[in-house]
Amino acid sequence: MRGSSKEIKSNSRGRTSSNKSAIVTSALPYANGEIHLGHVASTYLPADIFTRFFRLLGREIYHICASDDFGTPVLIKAEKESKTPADYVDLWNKRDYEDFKSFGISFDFFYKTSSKENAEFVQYVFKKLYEKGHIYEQAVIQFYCQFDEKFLPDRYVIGTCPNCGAENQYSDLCEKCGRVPEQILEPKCSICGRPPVKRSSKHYFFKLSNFSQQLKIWLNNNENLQSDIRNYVINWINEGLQDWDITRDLSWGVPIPMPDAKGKVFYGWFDNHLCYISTLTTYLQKKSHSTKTDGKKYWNDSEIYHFIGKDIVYHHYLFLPAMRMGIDQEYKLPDYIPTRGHLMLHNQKISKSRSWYISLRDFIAAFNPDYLRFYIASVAPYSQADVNFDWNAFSEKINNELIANVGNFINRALFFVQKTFDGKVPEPSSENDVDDRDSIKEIEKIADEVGFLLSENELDKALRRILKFATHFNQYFQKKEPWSNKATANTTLFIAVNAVRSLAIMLEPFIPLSSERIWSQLGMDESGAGSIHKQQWKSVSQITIPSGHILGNVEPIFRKIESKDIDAQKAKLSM
Ligand code: B3M
Ligand code: ZN
Repeated sequence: MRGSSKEIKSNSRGRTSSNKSAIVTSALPYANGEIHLGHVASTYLPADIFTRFFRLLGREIYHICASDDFGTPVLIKAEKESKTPADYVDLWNKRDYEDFKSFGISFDFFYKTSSKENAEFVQYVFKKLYEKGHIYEQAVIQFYCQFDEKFLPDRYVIGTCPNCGAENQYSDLCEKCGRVPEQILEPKCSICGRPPVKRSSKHYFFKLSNFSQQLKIWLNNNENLQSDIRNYVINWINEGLQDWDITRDLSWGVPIPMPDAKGKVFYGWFDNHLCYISTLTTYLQKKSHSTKTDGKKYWNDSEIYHFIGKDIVYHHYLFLPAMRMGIDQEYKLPDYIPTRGHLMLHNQKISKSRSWYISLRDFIAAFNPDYLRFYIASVAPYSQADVNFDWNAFSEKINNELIANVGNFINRALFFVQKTFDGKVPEPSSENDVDDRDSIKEIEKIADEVGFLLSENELDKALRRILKFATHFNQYFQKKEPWSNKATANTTLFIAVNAVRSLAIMLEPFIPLSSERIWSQLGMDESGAGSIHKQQWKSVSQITIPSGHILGNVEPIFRKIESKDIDAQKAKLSM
């Protein structure tokens, strides 16, 4: 009955067949607003499912994230609420972390780009790039408000978009047409509303264009990158890369470490992705209680995964690798950049300003967080295709797939053992019929099949395969009718309980809170098997619950979603 563990180990890893440690990063949320469903669908949930799976494989893996504290969007909001930027980002840093935690996102460390460690690392990287000739200085004409006595970068200037004529747009992005205006019309200071003047300021530029060839070679050779993205990024390179102005005339940011750069800080996209590295190092040093722990060695010996949404492809496929190339790859380039599309809400673009979004916090206040994890995981493919969140589809999927299929099988099997066998797993007979043998085979092959899909980041396909497993066992149970076939009931229930165990472990990356409940109903907590989160993936294909094992307290795992719950949510969106 037992699967050969050796075989399973090599097969279920798919492409990532190494034993290396792995570092997973999720794009850093700006510290200026609530985490909403769009954020979790493209980035945090896929990264968490993947990380949890790797932990079950027994691989050493760390999921690292931080709040993105700098940049004008953060600063403007802090000023509007009359808070210092440091206090303001602190607030969001804590709150975002809490939200992620209640959604079951299991970061190993969540830090901040405004940390002292990050500032030091950013300045170190800048100096190195400067020494190597990848930075140059140039005077640029900037908007300046004489009333506020401030330079006005990016969002500090609003005006009319020269491309589409929309009024009240930021100088760095028109939200109407999505383009970056070259020269905003009728500019106004966003603080006082007065028209700004133009002044010259010395800025530093990163020579992105130096890296065109090297980037192309890397993109072409890295087979782990999604090919459609690789192709359009190469097209961007062929069209010619622009050097990046990495300076902002602001006080909030990492100071530029040059003698004549007072009042200047780095552009947020210069420092934020470096925070992946500085945060890992900080984490490892905290964990080992030693500032000598070498983050660089760990980074370079690991597989690197940067999970992102498709709107920040440019930064992660060009800017980030070019900066690492510029310091001679002292820190290695990413091995994987899993990139996913946007989440639409009832087929419309999510928009905070139009209140067309659902915050993670509100969602969790109304529903089991695992319902959202299950829904998103099953609709979001490993591609840039946009996915849709729809309240009706959500409730149908939860009721019909999670509850009527998975929940139903688990509850039927465990409840039957409780009622008929006093909660004790019965002794199987030595004779298996064809259905028993099929079912054992299904258990024996499932770890490899689902494991392969998960290691390839095909999370939705992996979940579908798990659902097929549950369907198989529902049919098995139904066909064997243990309530009327006394002679075979023992074997049926013995196999079914073990299938529940396989399900609990396989579902852990997807619905970790519910998996804990299944685990405790199986009586595994008391049996010395350890936490569900610490099980071994290969054991999914093993029959390890012995006869005589005592189940825990059995009750329904999930609660059905009623149509009135959905109506209430739709009313909130004023639908
Ligand atoms: N803070 C969020 C975004 O543009 C931005 C990501 C930084 S990742 C280094 O979606
Ligand atoms: Zn002003």
